[in-house]
Amino acid sequence: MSKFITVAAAQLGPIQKSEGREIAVGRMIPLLERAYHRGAQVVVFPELALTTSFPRWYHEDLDEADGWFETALPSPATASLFEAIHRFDLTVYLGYAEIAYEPDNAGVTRKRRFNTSAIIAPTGEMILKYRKVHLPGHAEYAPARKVQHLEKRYFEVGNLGFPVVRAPVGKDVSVNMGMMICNDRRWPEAWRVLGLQQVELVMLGYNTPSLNMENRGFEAHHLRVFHSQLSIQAGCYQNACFAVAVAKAGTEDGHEMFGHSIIVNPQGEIMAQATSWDDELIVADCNLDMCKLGRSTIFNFALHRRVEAYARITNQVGSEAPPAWPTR
Ligand code: ING
Repeated sequence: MSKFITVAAAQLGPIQKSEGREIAVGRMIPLLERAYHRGAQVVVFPELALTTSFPRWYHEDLDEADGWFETALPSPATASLFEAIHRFDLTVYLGYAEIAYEPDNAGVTRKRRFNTSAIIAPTGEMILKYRKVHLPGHAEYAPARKVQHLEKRYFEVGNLGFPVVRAPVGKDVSVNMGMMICNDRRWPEAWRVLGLQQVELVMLGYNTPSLNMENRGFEAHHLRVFHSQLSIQAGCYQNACFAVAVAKAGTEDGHEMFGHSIIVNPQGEIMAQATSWDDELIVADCNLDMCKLGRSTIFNFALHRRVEAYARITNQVGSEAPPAWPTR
């Protein structure tokens, strides 16, 4: 019997710096209701879905940025969102900035900041939490940049790995679900760690500027979307999984981010794509049995992977220049 689930990408348009969580939540609940009426069991929101994409703003004192973070979920500002998740019987991926007081590697309990996503069950319980591993940008103010991208300032590297869990979705189907956040999608290692746990559904949110902010080389504008979709389609194909990739889009305080949220199948095909850069819901019916083909043939990891040849992937961080030929 085929295992079908219906998934929805709940793309969000811009959230301005001056707009509080109640504005975002007020726009997210109608998307949940529409997903319910469209028969979805799973809904994916963007990265940092409750606030503006604040790593573009510099705060000298980190504590001044605390207002962008959640110290608890649910909270008074997000209670109505959790009520809607329960009312519409949905499993929801939510991206948010997290403050947690917990021991660090030295065993010292302190205030820690992460770029986090959580999968929330219809009961409001947290099924799984993930903290962004690949933090792009920089930690100090960079005057040469057109726009700051201070994720390395505001967040620690995620310390939860790339977990996958099997959880029930809807009435009689369970799904192997895992998460990423934004820049993670550009790193094949992230996809492979999830694939090695037989992930069937990768949920990821992103906030991606529509123009290259690095100002250090030409990148044709249309390639921004191409690179995003290429990464997601390749990840799905090479790990025989579905992905729901969801943008925060549009112009926030003059800074434009692209939309183009997509739902991709294990063949790497785009099943659905958003066509606006605003609040938009796209939905697709996913036959989880499609994961079996890749996992049992071309990407049968047990049969075909040769880990003895891959040592550089985990032993080496940066790239190294090769030896020159002819060797003397
Ligand atoms: N944003 C961007 C992303 O990875 C970026 C940063 C854009 C990096 C383009 C490299 C190229 O989509 C986040 N939030 O990671």
